[in-house]
Amino acid sequence: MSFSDEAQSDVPLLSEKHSGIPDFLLEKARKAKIGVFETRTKPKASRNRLPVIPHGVEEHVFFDALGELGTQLGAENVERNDKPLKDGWYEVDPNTHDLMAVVDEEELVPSAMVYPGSTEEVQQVVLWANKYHIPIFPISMGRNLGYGGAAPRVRGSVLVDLGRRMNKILDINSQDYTCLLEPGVSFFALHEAVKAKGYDHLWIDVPDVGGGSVIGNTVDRGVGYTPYGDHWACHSGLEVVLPTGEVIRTGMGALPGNNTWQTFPYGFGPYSDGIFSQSNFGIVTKMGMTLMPNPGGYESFMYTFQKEDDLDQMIEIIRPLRIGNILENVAQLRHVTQSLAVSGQPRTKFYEGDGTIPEDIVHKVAATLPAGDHCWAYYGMSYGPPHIRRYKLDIIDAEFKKVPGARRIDPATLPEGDYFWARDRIAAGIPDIHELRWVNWMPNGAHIAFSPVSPIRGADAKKLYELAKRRHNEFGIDLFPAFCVGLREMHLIVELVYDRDDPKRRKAVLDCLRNLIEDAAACGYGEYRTHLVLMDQVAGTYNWNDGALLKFHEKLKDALDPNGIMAPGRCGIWPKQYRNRGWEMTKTSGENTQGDGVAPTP
Ligand code: EUG
Repeated sequence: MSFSDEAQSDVPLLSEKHSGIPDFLLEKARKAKIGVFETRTKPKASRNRLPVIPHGVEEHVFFDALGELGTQLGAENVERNDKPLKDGWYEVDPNTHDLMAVVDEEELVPSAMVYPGSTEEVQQVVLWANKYHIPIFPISMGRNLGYGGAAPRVRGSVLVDLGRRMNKILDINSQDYTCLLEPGVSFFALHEAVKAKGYDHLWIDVPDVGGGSVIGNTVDRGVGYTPYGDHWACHSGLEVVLPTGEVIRTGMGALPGNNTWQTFPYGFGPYSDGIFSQSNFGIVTKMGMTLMPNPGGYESFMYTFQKEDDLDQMIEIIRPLRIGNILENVAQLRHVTQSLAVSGQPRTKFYEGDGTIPEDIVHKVAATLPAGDHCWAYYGMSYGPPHIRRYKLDIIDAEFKKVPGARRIDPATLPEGDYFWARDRIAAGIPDIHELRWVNWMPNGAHIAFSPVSPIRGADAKKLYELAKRRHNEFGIDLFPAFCVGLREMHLIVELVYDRDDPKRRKAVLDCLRNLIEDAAACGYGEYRTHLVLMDQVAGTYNWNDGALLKFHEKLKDALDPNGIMAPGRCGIWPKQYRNRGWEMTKTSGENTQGDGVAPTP
């Protein structure tokens, strides 16, 4: 195996780069990287569709406009996307395309990347975009992997990479348990800063992999695994640059001299924060986030369940415990195929055939894992001092063991590097990267998620699981479901893993997803979040009363963004200049992401 330059370069540290890894994860990241490059056969990138120019703008006008922006931001902060597309990997991630491309990687590419250094410079970029009618697409750090990464929805948009120069932690308030952040602050960075200040009484909440932006994850309504796992619910206060260039501060931030921006999220009057999450109505340049008090102790636990059919009973047991806060965190209930994949071994290690990996092989291998064979594994955490934990853990044990064959796995029997300990750290607000391992299930491994929401009910879990299984079998895709249990609902996360260098497998995954979304909607289920190429379809399923909600979003879009420059198409919201021109991606779009041009603004 000959390694590329990328494979040989070291992993960037947080001390060197805003998107880098903390020291304590360096060895783990080095190992993860070896896994990625060992399973990579994709050739080093070339380019065959240059130059990339925004729709409706003449080439020379565009290049002159970029030159003009360079005089404002500094020429070094305006970069054309005209070099070979390099995939890198999670820790050296591209802002030139979707690292997890599910359509031709040249489809979702920006024409240029720009790096504003302040809210004022973001305003300048927005005013510039309005002057030339150039679509822009903001990212915080671009690690929304599985949902589009850094890629823009409209090919040729100018990517506004906020994180590279706007990555300050503006405040950590150790008395109010809050912080105020810029878009380039990762969960890694926030964790390290809290630690460096010696604030042992403060915890943060982290998602499965900690390299993403806190703002980016929160405005996309991402999830973590402490009791503060609903990130959007835990934020307080935004600063937003509107599509016409004005800046607003939401909630108490609108009151000059306030000291409550990060403690009271609502302020006075309409609560406007909602329209800046999963939208294209503004660029969030600052966000407040609440921090959790150190609960004074914690203890992870793991239970395994033997039969596929146990799902129904398990979920019925989980619901009252979760709503009653005996189960305190966003826990994961994961399927056995994932237990195999998260070992980091490629699928070919276990099975060389086509189609989904046979269940008897899965169980034979699972029997060799430290936790033993199972069909489902529940990872949870109990918080507080020992006597408080004991009270809750005893109830959980009695309830879970009502399922025949349920086993509590003694953590003392699990080796140091076991996935269990990564879940343990994550549920204690310590970021990790262990989760990256299952991406190596396939060569050139990429992933894209099907993420429907359901109540915490056995019947719903079963219906969604069976629906997913049926379609995965039809398309020959191994099934990796995980139920993430919120307070009154579950996000079922099904990650479809594929070889991104194999057009046939990309198509199978995309076709499978389109069917999954359709099947789920027919049963009344909708996704909580989705990939760029699926946004039109998912938005289209939220169509009660003749699509009244989408019409409302379009009305807001037209009022807030008359020139239609801000992230056109994001979350299924198209500016009027793009409507009725075939931009929406549907079951028949194939690899094409583009419609028939853009109407001039009157
Ligand atoms: C995961 C979790 C998510 C998501 C995508 C991936 C993790 C998979 C809870 O939200 O949206 C193991």
